[in-house]
Amino acid sequence: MKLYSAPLSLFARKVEIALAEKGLAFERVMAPFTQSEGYRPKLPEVLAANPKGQVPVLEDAGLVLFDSTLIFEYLEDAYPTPPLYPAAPREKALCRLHELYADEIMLVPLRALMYRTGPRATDPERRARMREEGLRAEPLIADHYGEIERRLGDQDFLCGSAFSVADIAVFMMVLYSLRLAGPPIAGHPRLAAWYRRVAARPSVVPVVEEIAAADRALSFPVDEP
Ligand SMILES: N[C@@H](CCC(=O)N[C@@H](CS)C(=O)NCC(=O)O)C(=O)O
Repeated sequence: MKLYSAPLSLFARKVEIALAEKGLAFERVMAPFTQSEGYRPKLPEVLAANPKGQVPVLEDAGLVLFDSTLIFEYLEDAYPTPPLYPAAPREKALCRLHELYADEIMLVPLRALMYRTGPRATDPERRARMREEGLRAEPLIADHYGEIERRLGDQDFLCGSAFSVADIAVFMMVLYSLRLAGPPIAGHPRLAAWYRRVAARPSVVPVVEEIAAADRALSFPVDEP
């Protein structure tokens, strides 16, 4: 199996966690990334596999897939043990919804914080606008923390007692919010306990360490307004 990933790609890192959870060995190819240029130059293999030119891309015995959610679904069908989705249709559908909530809803305000590890805008007006947008996004992110706190209830994980794709996706959003000086999670005790639980998993520890190392190598010091 071959995975095209990138040092600070939260979507590709989702797939790395799932592969490790399932005990699947894979060769990893890192796509170039800099804070100034983004994902440039694009790897020819990624461009050939994905019309969007995005990572992750997974190759498995001649099958080539892109999109982290679709890759999760394939991995679950092809390598069902250990499962990363609940078995019952209703719980499985809700779990997919939690993953989508992270990838498509939580991500929206998070994007407004991403300038904080990039090169400083030289135009003062542009820099002020980015800072304002970041500040406006923070309460929205905190609202999402509250929603996750509510969804967790008394459960260990988002979809019940077992770790799932939803935990992977939401964890990546919270990790990125924290590394971008987003709102703290301390005021949300269930979320904070869940975050520590997920961060301690053997599949997650190296990913968090590698992202921190990538920040040291590639990112600018966090521009806190
Ligand atoms: N929905 C896609 C999103 C993938 C995505 O946004 N990948 C980013 C890195 S995290 C990328 O490759 N961006 C480069 C670009 O859009 O040019 C997924 O779940 O895999």
